[in-house]
Amino acid sequence: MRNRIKLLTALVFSLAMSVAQAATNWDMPTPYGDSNFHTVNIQQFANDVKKATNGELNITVHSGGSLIKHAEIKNSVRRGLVPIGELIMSRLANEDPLFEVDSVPYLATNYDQAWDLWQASRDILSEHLQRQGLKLLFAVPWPPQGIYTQFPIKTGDELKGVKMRAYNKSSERLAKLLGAQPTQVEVPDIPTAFGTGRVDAMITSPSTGANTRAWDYLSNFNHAQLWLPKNMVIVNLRTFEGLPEKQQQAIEDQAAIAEKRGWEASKQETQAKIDIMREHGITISEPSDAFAKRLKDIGDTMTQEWLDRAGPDGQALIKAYRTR
Ligand code: PCA
Repeated sequence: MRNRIKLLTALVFSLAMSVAQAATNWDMPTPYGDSNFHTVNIQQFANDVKKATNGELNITVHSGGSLIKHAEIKNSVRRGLVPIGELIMSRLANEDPLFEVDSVPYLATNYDQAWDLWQASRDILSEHLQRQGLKLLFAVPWPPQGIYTQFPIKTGDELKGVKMRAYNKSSERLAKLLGAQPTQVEVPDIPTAFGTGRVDAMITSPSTGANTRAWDYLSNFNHAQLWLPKNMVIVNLRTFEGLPEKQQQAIEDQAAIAEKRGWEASKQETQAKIDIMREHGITISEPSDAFAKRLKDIGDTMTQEWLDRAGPDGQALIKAYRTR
């Protein structure tokens, strides 16, 4: 009898163990570093999902492109190499120009406008991704984009021939229209790119400027507020649908919370990081009248180019945005 109880206890114990081991582990690559507010936000998302699923769904964030490089993240999630990942939306501009609507200069330059634009574009972008077996969980903007240089910008003429770091098609095109020479550089590679002289200016946010210690190789930040590009978190649809209903719901709930939290964090980030840069000696300025005019003209050109590329879907999206 004693032995049977022992055996039973052992059985129950091992059963409990195997249930515990049945926890699902997901790897989540992101191109951006640990201290970045997006990464802090998705780490919080991972913690919250774990809690909400009683430890049954465990997401491990791999930051700084350490697991998968930025260029590969989308396809890796699509192919199921990893179940979930984060990337900047405008990276998919080559697939469909609608993905770079958030990087059209001066279309949406503050958080309210960026939010309206996101509401106007969310469904169509989600549908596009769904057709590829991907589910768009949430999106969070970077602070407004500006230009970092080693000299003050007066009219913009100073930028001619300057090697300018870019990160998507829009930043590349803007650099070109300014007469600069664009080079795509991922965030983790920024310090090296400046250190080796591959670039000597960059387009990015106060956030990325401060995270990459812009003061080590730059002296001026022009807070031009060109656009607010978004990061998005996507999940492999088949993997997602293979989860128990309760876990799917937990992910959706936490995604909604993470989106809200991320937008708030981004707003806070703008001024906080501008202050940090100023403390480190970076001169912060707004575009002069001449430079503002130059940027506006470039913005008009790029808006027209985008509309031509995006066709009727693009027109409809802009209309939906404008009527909000
Ligand atoms: N940081 C990212 C995207 C936009 C931003 O502010 C980068 O510079 O690549």
